[in-house]
Amino acid sequence: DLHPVRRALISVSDKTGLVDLGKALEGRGVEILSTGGSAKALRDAGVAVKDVSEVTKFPEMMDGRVKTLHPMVHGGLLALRDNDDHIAAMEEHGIGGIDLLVVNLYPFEAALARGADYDEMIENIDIGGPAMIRAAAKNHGFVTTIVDVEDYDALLAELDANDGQTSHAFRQRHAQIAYARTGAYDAAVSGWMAEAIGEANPRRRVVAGALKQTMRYGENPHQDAAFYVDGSEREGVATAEVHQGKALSYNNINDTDAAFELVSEFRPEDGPAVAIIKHANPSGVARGDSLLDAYQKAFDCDRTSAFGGIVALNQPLDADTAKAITEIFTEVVIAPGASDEAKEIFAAKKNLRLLTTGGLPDNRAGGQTIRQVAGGYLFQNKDNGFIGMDDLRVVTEKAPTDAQMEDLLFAWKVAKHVKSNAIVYVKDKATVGVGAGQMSRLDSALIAAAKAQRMADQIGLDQSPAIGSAVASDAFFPFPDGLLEAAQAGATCVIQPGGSMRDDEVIAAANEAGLAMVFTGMRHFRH
Ligand code: 93A
Repeated sequence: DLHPVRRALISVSDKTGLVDLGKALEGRGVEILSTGGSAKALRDAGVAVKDVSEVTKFPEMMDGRVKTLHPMVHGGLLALRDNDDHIAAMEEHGIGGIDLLVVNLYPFEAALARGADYDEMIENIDIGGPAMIRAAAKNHGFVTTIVDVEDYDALLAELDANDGQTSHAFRQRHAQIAYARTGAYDAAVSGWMAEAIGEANPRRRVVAGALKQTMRYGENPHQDAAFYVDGSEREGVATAEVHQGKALSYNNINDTDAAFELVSEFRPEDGPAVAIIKHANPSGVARGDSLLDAYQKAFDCDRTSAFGGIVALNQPLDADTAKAITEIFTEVVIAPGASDEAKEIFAAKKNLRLLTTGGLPDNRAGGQTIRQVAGGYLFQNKDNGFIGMDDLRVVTEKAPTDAQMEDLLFAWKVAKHVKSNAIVYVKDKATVGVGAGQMSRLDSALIAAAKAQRMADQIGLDQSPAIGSAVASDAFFPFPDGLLEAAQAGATCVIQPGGSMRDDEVIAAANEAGLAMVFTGMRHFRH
């Protein structure tokens, strides 16, 4: 799969490193073709080059708009070197193969950044460069494509390691980089034009992915919105089959995603689990002896908030659970599957949407998340961190019992999916109080405790279910106050990352309050 580099075409706007590259290629016996400015820079430095215009027998024309757009160039880039017809065509027309393409594009993004006017932006749209890059990258079976000054050294190292040849793996990797570049380039062009003409329709804006659905509106009725799928085929709201009900709204999609991602922390083989979501946070999550049992426990955690919620199940929906769900207004139910009987029960509820996914997504799989900020994007690896029993460190005099340990790990999994600051009280594998999205951890602890008290009132318990509970905190307690509030509410064991400057104080407070506490060493912020 090695292919020799005998003939290169160099056409670069950014001339950084050009002369060194030219000399290095010349030194390795590579014939160099080049366009106007690039050829001049090389020639001035004493590197032998042939002008592309000499090969095409056409001068560069129309202010350079037409210089490499010619069969002598594109035939040389695209010809399959192991195809008799292609070889015959090359011979017939005197087309020489091009083994290496080095291009960087007209600096469109730089022109955009300096606020160039419309005509200047238009002139900075490179046509010949992307055409050559796409051609060479398509033919990566034979041709090497380099689009970034940063990759010159890697190219020379590759040539040296392979006696003047490049490997298929190298050409393929750089073909992928090449398409990333032309994709981003055209996205920049389209994004600039969208701004220039005031294009408001999101389906006409560039987003990496395929348009799946346009919504009647976005997060609010005055916002337009669209839903794109990224092709990853991850089980969830993007790929689910919708069995009934009106189209999902922007907020439905967001909440359904949060619900299914949360419930997928509980693998089907560990038994039934249910999560009920409101505004992307769980109102209740529970495991149970049956799906119905899990649903009722999740519902009981916060009956008030569950109204109009989104329900996610880690196992196929059965008739009993379907019946219980229809007893209150529910927006969406998402599950790996649904029995025919369950579907029939839902059919009577015209506004209830049922989505089946065929399975649970892999909760430990990697991936990326993207968030927009004004003027940019935040890009990160997905939080697929996992904490098991062996990762925990007991830091208090008391160690948790096995039953407490089970509740602690359950609470930890839920807390990962609660907006920070997250405090989650759990008893018998069900949440009994969730404090979400507060600016202080203490407030989240107080809210979670207040919700536990309300749960007692709602379902007629004689005391707060937080008494004797396990509590999880998504990040460390910076001070003992949040922890003491949890103890005050009745928690008897704690799971948290640890790592605060005041861990000693927090551990001392836990010991004094008679708590058992474990550190995970991992944080699950979610903002
Ligand atoms: O105006 S173009 O779209 N027409 C072309 O045929 C063409 N071929 C290469 N721009 C074209 N290029 C671009 O010229 C390259 O992508 C590169 O950015 C630039 C190099 O020009 P020079 O070597 O004259 O400095």
